[in-house]
Amino acid sequence: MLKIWGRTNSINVQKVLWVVDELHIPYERIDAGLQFGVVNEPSYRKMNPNGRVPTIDDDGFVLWESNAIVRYLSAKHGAGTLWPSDPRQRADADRWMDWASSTLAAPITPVFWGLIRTRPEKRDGKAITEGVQNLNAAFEVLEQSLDGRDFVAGTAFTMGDIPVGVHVYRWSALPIDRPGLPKVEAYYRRLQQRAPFKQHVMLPLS
Ligand SMILES: N[C@@H](CCC(=O)N[C@@H](CS)C(=O)NCC(=O)O)C(=O)O
Repeated sequence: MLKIWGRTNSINVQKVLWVVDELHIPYERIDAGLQFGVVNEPSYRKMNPNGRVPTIDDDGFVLWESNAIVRYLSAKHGAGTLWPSDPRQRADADRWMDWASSTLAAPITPVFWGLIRTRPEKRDGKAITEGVQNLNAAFEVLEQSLDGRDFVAGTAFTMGDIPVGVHVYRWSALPIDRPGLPKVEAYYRRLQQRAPFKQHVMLPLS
């Protein structure tokens, strides 16, 4: 059975839990990271020398990097759905996965860590403010791109929505000022119609 290492409050682990439930793949999850440790054990480092989560073991095939895992499981179990058959539509979905990592992950990190995992007196206000500005600017790009599209790569839900969707939830749940972005808000409501998104992603921030 597919094994997944990672704590459930990790944004990158949430991508993997979301994709496995979209594709109805049976799995076993092992808590790892932060308070659970495990990631520095030699046996874990042998699988994932970065000492980060998530890592999967699919019948002897070990893989780390959450977006690579989402792509692999989508290709294996979701050909024609999460993994679009048309190369152009697949590239479109793929592009949004890279965009989430290159453009959303960097600014959300100081905001999330500052506001959720740091005591008020220890917060770096400047880093939080800059992060919020950059994050809001990035979401303006998503707003424009969702014009005429229900999901990031078109009319259907694909693997591209997973890395973007986990950030949409965090951005919406963080106690920050956000511009009104009606298309992003409608997209967020569309994602909430998916049970795995509600179950694995829409958790209290911790
Ligand atoms: N690019 C990697 C990032 C992995 C990563 O930084 N994971 C974080 C959790 S979101 C982590 O392992 N933090 C340390 C820990 O939990 O011990 C991926 O997408 O898988």
